[in-house]
This record gives sequence, C-alpha cells and structure tokens, in this order.
Amino acid sequence: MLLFISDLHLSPRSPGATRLFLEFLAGRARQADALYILGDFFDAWIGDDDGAEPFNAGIVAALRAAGQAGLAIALQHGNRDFLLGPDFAAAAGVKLLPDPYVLSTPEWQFVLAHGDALCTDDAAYMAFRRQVRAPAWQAAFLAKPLPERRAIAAHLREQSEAGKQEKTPDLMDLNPGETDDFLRRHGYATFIHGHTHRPATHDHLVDGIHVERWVLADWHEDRGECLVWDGARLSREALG
Ligand code: LP5
Ligand code: MN
Repeated sequence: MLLFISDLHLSPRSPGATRLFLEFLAGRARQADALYILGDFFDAWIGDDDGAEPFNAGIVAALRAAGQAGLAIALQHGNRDFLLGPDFAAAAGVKLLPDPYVLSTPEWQFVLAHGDALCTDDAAYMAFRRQVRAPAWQAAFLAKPLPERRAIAAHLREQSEAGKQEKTPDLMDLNPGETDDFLRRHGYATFIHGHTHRPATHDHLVDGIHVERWVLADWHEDRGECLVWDGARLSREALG
C-alpha cells in the first residue's frame, strides 16, 4: 500500500496540523509500504542548517523513527521547502525525489509533482520561481545568517499571501495546455500533485487517451487527507 500527502505547511504556528501528522506517521502510515510527500511539507525551509531548531528536530526525529520501523518515505520539494537538501534527507532517513518523478509499481504507473511548475499563467510566480531555483541565488541566500534568512522567508510569505488576493483562482491553477503536454511526455501516467489546494479528481483526454489527475488536499489545524493506493485503486482518506 502506498500513501500520498502534500501541503501540510508544518510550522510551530500550526500545532494542530503538526499533531495530526505525528499521529498519522506513528499510526495509520505504518500500515503502508511507502509514504510519498509531494511538497510544501514545511511552511518554510530556510536551509538544512536550521534542522537542529527544536520544531524541525522533532519532525526529523519522527520521520527517522518511522523509517526505522519500516516505512519508506520519499519527499519532493514544494515552493515553500525547495531548500530541503541532502543533510535533511540523511538526518530524517527520507529520499528526496526529483520533480516530476515517475513512480512505477507492478500494477500501475504514476507521475508525481508538486504542481507549481505547471502554473504558467502566474507569470509573477514563474519569474520568482526561476530566480529562487537558480543555484547561485540559493548559495547566496544560504550564506546569510539564519535570523536574516528567517526574516526574508517571513517577508516573502507575507508578500505571497497579499499577492494572492490580487490573483484569480484560475490564474493560480495549472495551465491546461501545459498539463496535457506534461501528461503526454510522461506516458499518460496517472498524475498526482498538490500545491493548488483545490482537491479534485480530473479526467483529461489527451490524444484520445483518458488520463486521471488527482489533486491532493492541503492540511488544516483540524484535518488532513491522504490518498491511498491499495494496488488496484486510489481513494481519499480523511484524517483528523
Ligand atoms: O506559497 P503560497 O501558497 O503563498 O503561494 C505560492 C507562490 N508564492 C511563493 C512564495 C512562498 O510562499 C515564499 C516561501 C518562503 C519560504 C522559503 C524561504 C527560503 C527561500 C527564500 C526565497 C527568497 O512561492 C505564489 C503563487 C501561489 O503559490 C499560487 O501558485 O501565486 O507566488 C508568489 O507569491 C510570487 C509573487 O507573485 C512574486 C514574488 C515577488 C517577491 C519579490 C521578492 C524578490 C526576492 C528577493 C528575496 C530576498
Ligand atoms: Mn505549494
């Protein structure tokens, strides 16, 4: 059994979601073979050298314990936590996956992504994304002291929340043409992603082939959601 989650946005400011995740990881998730976290696991990740901060250290320890108990955990970057790196992965005992990632099981083929890269109508975000994903830019950011990085991240989060008020939901959704191209490039595999916080199951018809796109729900203080693959079908499971 495989489980998929995304957009938990974990932070000390979301104790409810954090508790839900820790309960999930110690309980329900242990029945699965693998857990796939498709980005925005943390509300903000400012560098692996912040992994020792008490909140982060608690999450890292919980991930490691679940891994040691036999749960394979794989994680993709989101737009909030794209700085999660090899030191974090080693400490937490998780595998960092590229975005997109093709997941082949004996029964079915999936393609996994956070989803933000296909939101091409949001030109301001695409420009921002190109900038912050550039290695030189990341190196310069990571060279700053942690308190300065923390302040920049908080500022960016505020800017982002304010900016979203000016954007329509459709502008912030995946571009249909880009999505069809993506599905074509990845062999019409069942697409699972997050980011938009608009959980739904979409039917695409690409080159006459029916392709499903499952959008994961974001987590809240009182509820979360995971998608379950039991070897034959996908289903949503409410948590909390
Ligand atoms: O995240 P969310 O859901 O609010 O909105 C996203 C897009 N916003 C972002 C920004 C992140 O929220 C900020 C995360 C910070 C934590 C990481 C810190 C570590 C690295 C520091 C990087 C500087 O991704 C939002 C989309 C929305 O999804 C829907 O898809 O619309 O896009 C934006 O908000 C981008 C703005 O439109 C343009 C931003 C201009 C900011 C200019 C600052 C330039 C950078 C200088 C930094 C020193
Ligand atoms: Mn996101």
